[in-house]
Amino acid sequence: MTVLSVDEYKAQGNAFFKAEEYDRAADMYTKGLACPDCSIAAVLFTNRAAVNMKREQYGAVISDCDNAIATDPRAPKAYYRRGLAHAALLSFKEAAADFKMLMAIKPNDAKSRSLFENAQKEYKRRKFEAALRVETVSFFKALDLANFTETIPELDLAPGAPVTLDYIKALLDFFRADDRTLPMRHILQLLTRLRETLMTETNLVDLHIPAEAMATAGPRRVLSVFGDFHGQWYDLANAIGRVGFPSTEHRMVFLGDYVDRGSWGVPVFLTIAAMKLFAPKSVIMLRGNHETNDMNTMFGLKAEITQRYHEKLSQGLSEVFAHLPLACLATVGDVDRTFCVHGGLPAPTTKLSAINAFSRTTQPPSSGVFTDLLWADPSPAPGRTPSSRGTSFQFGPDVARQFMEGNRITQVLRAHQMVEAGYKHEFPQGPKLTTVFSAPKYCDFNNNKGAVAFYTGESTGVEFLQYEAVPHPQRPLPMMAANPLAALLQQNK
Ligand SMILES: [Mn+2]
Repeated sequence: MTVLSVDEYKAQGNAFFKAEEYDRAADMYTKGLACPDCSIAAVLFTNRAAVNMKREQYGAVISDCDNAIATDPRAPKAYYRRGLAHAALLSFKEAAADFKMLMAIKPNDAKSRSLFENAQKEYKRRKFEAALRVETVSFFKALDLANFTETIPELDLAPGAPVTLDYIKALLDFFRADDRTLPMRHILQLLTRLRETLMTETNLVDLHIPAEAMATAGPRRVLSVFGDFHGQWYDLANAIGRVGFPSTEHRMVFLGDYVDRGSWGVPVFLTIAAMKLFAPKSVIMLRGNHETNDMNTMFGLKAEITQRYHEKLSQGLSEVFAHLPLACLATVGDVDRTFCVHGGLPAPTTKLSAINAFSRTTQPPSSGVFTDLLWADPSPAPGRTPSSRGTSFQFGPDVARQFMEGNRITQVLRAHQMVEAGYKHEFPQGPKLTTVFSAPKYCDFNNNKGAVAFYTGESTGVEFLQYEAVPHPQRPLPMMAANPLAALLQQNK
C-alpha cells in the first residue's frame, strides 16, 4: 500500500468529498491525521466534520470540531460546523455560543451574526414554549369534521364504510395528479381511524406467517419490509407498484421515518395509513426517530404542514405518531424469527417482554429501551459505544448476538441509515442484521438505490428488491423554509 503525504491525503479526501464518496473521503482524512508529521490536523478534522455532516452524524461532527478547535482555537469553519451540528441536535444554546465565537473571529461577517441571532432566537422560543406547556385538548376533540366541507367524492369515507383497494388506488391517483393537497376532511377521516387502530396494538407487534401460508402462496410475496421513505412519495408509489398491494396473504412492515427531509411527508404517511386501514392485521407501521416533535420542527414536516395544510395538523400527526408501535416480531414460515425495528437494539440482556413494559404514547426519553429502538446503529466495534449521532448507542455484533440469542431471534431487519445498495448486511461474520433503506437518491443529492426486503412462499431466506429513484415534481424542500439553520443543514454546507 502506498503511503501518501499529509497534503496528498487531504487532496484525495477533498476529491472524494467532491465526488460524494463520503466514506472514502473520511478514510483519507483519518489517514492524514494518523501521519506522524501531521501539521494540518485542524484542517483535516474540520474537513472530516463536513463529511460527517453529510452522513447526518452530528455527534461525530461535534467531536471532530472539538479536536480542530483544540489544535487551532480560531478555526472559523470548526465553530461554524459545530454550531450547525448543535442546532441539528436541538442544542441551540451551544449553537449560539459557537456562532458567537464565529462573530468574534470574523467581526464584519453578516452571515455569522444572522446565525447567532437565529440560534439564540430558537433557544429562547423553546425555553418559552416549555414554560408555557399545558395539557392541550386533543386534536381529535378540538377539530370538528363538519367544519371541513371541501371533499373529493371518491375519497369521502362515510362513517363505518371500509377503506377498500379502490380507495387506495384513488388516493394514489389523487396524490400523483398535479401534486395535489388532500383536503383536511379526508386527512381527519384517515387519522381518526388510524389512531383508533393503533391504540389496539402493543409496543411489540407479533406477525405470524405459518408454514402452510407459505406453501399456499408459492411464488407470491407473503411479506414486504420497507425502510425510510422520508417524504419521497413518488418513490413510495413506485415501490408499491413493484411489490403489489397488501392483503391478508401479503403482509407489510414499515420501519418508520415516513416524514421529514422530503417534500411529501404527509402523503407518504397517509398512503401507508390507508393501506393499514385496508388490511389492519397485515400492515404494521412502526415509529421511527423522525415521528417525533423535535425532529419534525427541525427537519421539515412542520414546515410542510405550514406551507400546505391546516396548522393544527402538526398536533394531530404528533398524537398519531405517539401511538405507532416500536417493533415487530415476524415469524416467517415458523422458522425465521425476524425482529423488525427502525433504529437498533437495546442493551444485550434486554428481554422482548421489556419492550411491552412501558407506555409509548410520549416523546422518546433521552435514553433507554424506547430510545435505542428508534435511534441505535450497528457498528463493527464490539460492545455498546457512543453514537456518532449524539443519541443512543452504536452496538457491535457481540451485543446483537447476545440480544438475539437471549430472545431466540434469528434475524434483524432495521432501517435508519442510508446505504448505497438500499440494503446492507451489517455483520458479515454474523449475526444476521440487515439495514433496509427505501428512499433512493435520498434528499436528491445521494446516489443510493432504494430497496424492499421480502419473502415469497418459496423464499428460504430474506430477499431484496432494489430500485432507482423515479422523477418527481420540483418543489422546494420544506426544510429550507423551516428556519435559516435548518436550511443550512439541508444544504449541508
Ligand atoms: Mn431514522
